[in-house]
Amino acid sequence: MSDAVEAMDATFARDVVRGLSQPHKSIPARYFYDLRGSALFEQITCLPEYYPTRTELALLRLHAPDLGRLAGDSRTVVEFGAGSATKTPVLLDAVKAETFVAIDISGEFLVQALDELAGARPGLRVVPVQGDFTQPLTLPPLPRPLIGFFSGSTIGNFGHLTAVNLLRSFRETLGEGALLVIGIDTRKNPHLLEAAYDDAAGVTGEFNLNMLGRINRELGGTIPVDAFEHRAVWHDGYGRIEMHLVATRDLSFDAAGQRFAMAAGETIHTENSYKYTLAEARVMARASGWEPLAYWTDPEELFGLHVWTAASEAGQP
Ligand code: AVJ
Repeated sequence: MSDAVEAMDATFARDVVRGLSQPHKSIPARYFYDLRGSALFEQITCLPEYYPTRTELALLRLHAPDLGRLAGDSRTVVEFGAGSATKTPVLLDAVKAETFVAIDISGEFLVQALDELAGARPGLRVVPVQGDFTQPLTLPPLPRPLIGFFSGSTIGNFGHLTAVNLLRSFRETLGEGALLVIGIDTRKNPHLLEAAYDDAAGVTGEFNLNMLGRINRELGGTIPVDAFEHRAVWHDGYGRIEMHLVATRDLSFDAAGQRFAMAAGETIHTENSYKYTLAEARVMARASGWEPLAYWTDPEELFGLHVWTAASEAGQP
């Protein structure tokens, strides 16, 4: 096992023990994405109830000419996360990108994703940056200004304070004159949201339960996965969908060398997915050093595609 993998395991073990030791048990959503979890997420993006992926892709395609115009002479795209095989090429073509930088925590996943992308675009210079995009990063020398890309409403996985800190750190990483193209899911009818996060085919349930399977596989867990149920609930006060794993009976198990017990009905909170009105999204932009430039949505306002520009202090008395 490589040092990087062992370090990852230690972090996973520490975060699982910490999360399961809280009075309200939780596990960070980033641990959904092992190989099986990533494959299940791919399936989710194709579900009839899960509107975000197809709506964002349609918005990118529809507004490609606008994106090209807003980008002006910028030819460098910096994506936060390893990116999506379908969405990223649309933006790259829209702005006639010459350089593409992808920042991702998982080096292996990154190299694989970028190989495929570069293979189809011989003229494109592809720069993988292995790193944690929640922290400000120093990028290698690049043609500027930069165009940041943060798709899929991944921003929704962060609480408001963390989201603002993250967007500020993007502003710092990207520098003066930058644009940020960001997909943000909208607040909508809770029935649509609950269906999107609890689909009829049960794929999202499998995705959620895979978190327990992963703990059993990687951390010597003895979790009785069959004794848990998937639950998705809209929390209006927080403006977020929550995903939980509900214990259907009293149970106990080992994980990462510790013993845990749960009572029937107790839950493990595995994900928050925040939704934003247009006004809320704009406040978030301005609170984090960005100025809203353009906004597009579909006729049903299911999803929002925003373009922001790096704010400078110009004009301050
Ligand atoms: C990848 C975080 C944007 O919140 O919609 C999908 C993850 N969770 N179904 C989302 C997810 C359940 C997704 N994000």
